[in-house]
Amino acid sequence: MTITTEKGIRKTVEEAIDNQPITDIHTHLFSPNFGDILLWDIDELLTYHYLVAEVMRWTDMDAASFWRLNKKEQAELIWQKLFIERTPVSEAARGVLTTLQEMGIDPKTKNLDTYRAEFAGRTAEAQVQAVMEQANVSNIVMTNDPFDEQERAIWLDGMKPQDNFHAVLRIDPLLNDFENTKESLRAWGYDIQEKWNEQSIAEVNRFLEDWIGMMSPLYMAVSLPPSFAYPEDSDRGRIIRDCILPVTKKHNIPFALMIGVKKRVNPDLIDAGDFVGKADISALENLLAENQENKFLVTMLSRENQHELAVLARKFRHLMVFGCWWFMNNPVIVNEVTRMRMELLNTSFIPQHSDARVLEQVVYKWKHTKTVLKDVLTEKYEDVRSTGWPVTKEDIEKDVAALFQENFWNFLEKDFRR
Ligand code: RAT
Ligand code: ZN
Repeated sequence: MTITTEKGIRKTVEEAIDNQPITDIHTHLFSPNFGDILLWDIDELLTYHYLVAEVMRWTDMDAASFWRLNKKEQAELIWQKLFIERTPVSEAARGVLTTLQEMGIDPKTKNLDTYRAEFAGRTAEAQVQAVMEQANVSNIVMTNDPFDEQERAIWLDGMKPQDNFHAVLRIDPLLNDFENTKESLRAWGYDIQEKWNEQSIAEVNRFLEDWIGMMSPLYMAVSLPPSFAYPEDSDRGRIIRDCILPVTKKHNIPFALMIGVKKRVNPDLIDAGDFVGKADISALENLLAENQENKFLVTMLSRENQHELAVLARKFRHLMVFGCWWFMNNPVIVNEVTRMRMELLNTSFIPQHSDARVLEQVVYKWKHTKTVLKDVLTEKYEDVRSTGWPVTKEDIEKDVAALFQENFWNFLEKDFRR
């Protein structure tokens, strides 16, 4: 049915977005059967590293003293400084309030202990279900790190995620710190030579194959510094060329590159101490041009890289642009970047992922994203409608399904459960 008014466009877009199940293509969550590496509850929400970075601006405490506090004490300090002594207007602070509200916990008491009591009676399994229903997220894609001792042990024990959680093989140490990583690989029985030769290549590939076998990952992923270059006469350049590209191609899985993070510019802050830098996108251009049969999922951290990234996707259909990552995930930037991507790419991109580290963040991250996307899509369809072109409810629903779920699975060439 053709929509005849601007009000009709808005209502249809809002309903389509609210009714659309989502595949959250990048999170740091775990299937609940993986045990306590899945983070959840109010103290975890408050100690999110985005909020740690913010609280350090309002206290004289040095970072070492902050980290010596236990989790509850850290949460109390953040609560006091960011929520009680001032109004929580930042995106990460507002997110806590949205989460409480959407989960039926009235934030008006301003009393941390009453919120703690609300979470105390819940189980991880029930909370996973409640969060996924609330946010209408039907599939969660994890980040799985074979170099993390705790997580490694879980996989080696033969644990598999529940049906709607999907693995991703994350390989940062392999590409960003090969000097140390090759020692770990050797300790695990992979006979990496001092020289980069046929045997070293075969052994790194054997490691990747073993973990692909264990995890069945949807894609292989890495985060990279702004200085990332390709091709490059370096460990990283060689491993990408000789191992990552052939192995991902063989398994027909994308290589996901998250480019632009300057790790630990303030090391004392740990995860909260990472910064952003503009990357030289010619590295990606070279990868795409030279590897037409590979698939690349890419997000970039710097606002300055967003335009050229979208333009590059017009040149190479084996590039799928995804998400507004980390410092990009602010409504003002999501709004601008999503508009630009639609203007350059139609709906052939993946607008967002939650990047949730704490389960309940899925609720606010998607709520905030949906609010922005409703505005953006309404404007775009209204622009089309006002030319006299008939826009129908089915057109809008089809596009929304593509953006929130189908572009991802189609790019993977995989079936999925809605
Ligand atoms: O957004 C974040 O939580 C970052 O610390 C990173 O985890 C980033 O998303 C990544 O996947 O490297
Ligand atoms: Zn992440």
